[in-house]
Amino acid sequence: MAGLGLGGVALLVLLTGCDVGQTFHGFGWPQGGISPESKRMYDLWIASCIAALAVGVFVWGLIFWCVVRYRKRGNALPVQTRYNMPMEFLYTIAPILIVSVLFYYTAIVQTDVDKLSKNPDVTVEVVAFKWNWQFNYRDGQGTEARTTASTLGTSEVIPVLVLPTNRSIRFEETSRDVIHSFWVPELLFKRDVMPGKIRNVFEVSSLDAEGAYVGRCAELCGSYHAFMNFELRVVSPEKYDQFLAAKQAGKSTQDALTEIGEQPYAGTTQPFDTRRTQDNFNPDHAPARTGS
Ligand SMILES: [Cu+2]
Repeated sequence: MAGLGLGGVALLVLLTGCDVGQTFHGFGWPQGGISPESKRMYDLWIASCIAALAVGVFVWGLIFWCVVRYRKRGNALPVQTRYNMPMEFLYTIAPILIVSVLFYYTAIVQTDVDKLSKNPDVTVEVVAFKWNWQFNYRDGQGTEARTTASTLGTSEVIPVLVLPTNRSIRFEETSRDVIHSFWVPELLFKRDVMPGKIRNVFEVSSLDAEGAYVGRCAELCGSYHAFMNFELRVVSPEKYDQFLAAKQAGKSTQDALTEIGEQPYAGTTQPFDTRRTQDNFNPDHAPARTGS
């Protein structure tokens, strides 16, 4: 009964999840996901919270009812109900049902988020290195595919990853040195970028809102980890095609962005000023008695 009830509640909330979530600020979960996958994860979270609250309210009710109804009235020993088999049975079955229902919905959403298609519309190779990003637009999938255009971040210029709306996108990740993690908060998703032969791959079935979104490295990878940012720029498919053609014709990312009427530089984050000079960086060159 508890499992069925929870399932019903979860289903109900899945249908109306967004509204309930908005009312309670997502129960702490970030709002404003821009992919169908992010919306499903968000709905799962909201439904789980509602289910947990329903169970919580029920249990609190029982506790308070017992406190009031069976409070101490005299010195007589109250009725002892240990080894009540139906109750023991209920204590065991109810949690199993609850966990099963949560597991069921989690498995469905997780499988959906991890799903890979045969022929995604766009494949981009994400190359991470200390401490920046390179984005390679590929003509196919896997290591056999060729790079047709590339964007490389530097200390002075934040790399801008331009992607279209309404197309499925595959991200293929590889690292040149240590473990990094590719994270765009609006995708409500991050995945480790591994060095060596491991090629982590994930897909979004579409990006639903044009705009500029900051992207970050979410795995502690060294001194400038916190400043290893990029920008995801989601544009219309037409603009994306123009951008890619301009890149393939040999234009710089900034020129190609200007050509499609977009801001040439990232607006959501900026390059980190290391404040390194010969004096403060290399102790050998530091003036006397200034410390290292
Ligand atoms: Cu990193």
